[in-house]
Amino acid sequence: MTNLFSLEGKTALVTGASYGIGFALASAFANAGAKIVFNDLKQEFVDKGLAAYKAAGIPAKGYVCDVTNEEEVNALVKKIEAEVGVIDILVNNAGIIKRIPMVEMSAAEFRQVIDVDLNAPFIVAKAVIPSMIKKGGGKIINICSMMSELGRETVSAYAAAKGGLKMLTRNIASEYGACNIQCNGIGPGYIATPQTAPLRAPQADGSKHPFDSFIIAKTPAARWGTPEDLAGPAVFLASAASDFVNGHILYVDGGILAYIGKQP
Ligand code: NAP
Ligand code: GCO
Repeated sequence: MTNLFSLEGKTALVTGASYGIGFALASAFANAGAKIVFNDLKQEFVDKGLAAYKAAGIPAKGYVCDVTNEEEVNALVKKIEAEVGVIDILVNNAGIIKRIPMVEMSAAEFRQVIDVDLNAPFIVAKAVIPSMIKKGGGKIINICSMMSELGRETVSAYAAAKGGLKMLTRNIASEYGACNIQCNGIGPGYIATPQTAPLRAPQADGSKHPFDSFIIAKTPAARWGTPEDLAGPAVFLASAASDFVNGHILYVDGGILAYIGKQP
């Protein structure tokens, strides 16, 4: 049973994994035996990430690369193949959010979110798939969202991108399933990371942020998730245990999508 979840001998690229969800997923892969490669936008963040992996006893390799830049991504994938090995597991984790009411959002801001959260997973997946095919298979995990299913005020671009990412996931599964590539998504609920810090910051008077209380009331588990809550599902989707799971979005949300919400 244990062997089914082993990632021994596998190389995993987790994008934007200096901290937050990406770091937790990469750490879980390393504990399951994988070699870890990650990237971030700036050397400063890569260095912080390298120090964090080192402190956790994980021998990771980190590179500077903007996932929206196709040339940089292609060069990164070539470099990883030469220096570490063919990428067996890709996690499209890098992402941004802009919380702006739609009528106040510029088209440029909308495009930027789509670029990082939807176009980039296409660019990185496209770069790794040919070698996965040559090698006889691979695993791609796209980090989706509650917003792959639900809308809310201020996140039009993010919801459009994460909804699109769900369908890109299904399409990669459809197009390359016969090449033994499994492409699945993880849809995290509300997870405590720097991305959601503004939604949890205490008010000036020290009281809880109303969104903080809202999410706890909306979540049957009655708490925010942690990046580590996503580790088991990610190892499952990266390992042989999920070899006949394809095009699936695994929501890891403490039950949010099942629940109408606590009555006032
Ligand atoms: P985070 O704390 O903001 O971390 C995101 C990471 O992505 C950062 O390392 C960031 O780099 C990197 N990144 C952003 N743009 C990039 C680019 N163009 N090229 C390379 N790296 C880039 O976010 P998180 O909360 O860990 O979220 C990780 C993923 O999970 C995202 O896709 C997010 O949408 C998704 N997600 C989050 C939650 C949640 O509740 N937190 C829930 C569902 C889904 P810098 O260090 O340079 O900023
Ligand atoms: C927001 C949040 C969310 C989460 C996450 C939910 O403003 O509503 O940032 O979008 O980050 O993606 O699954």
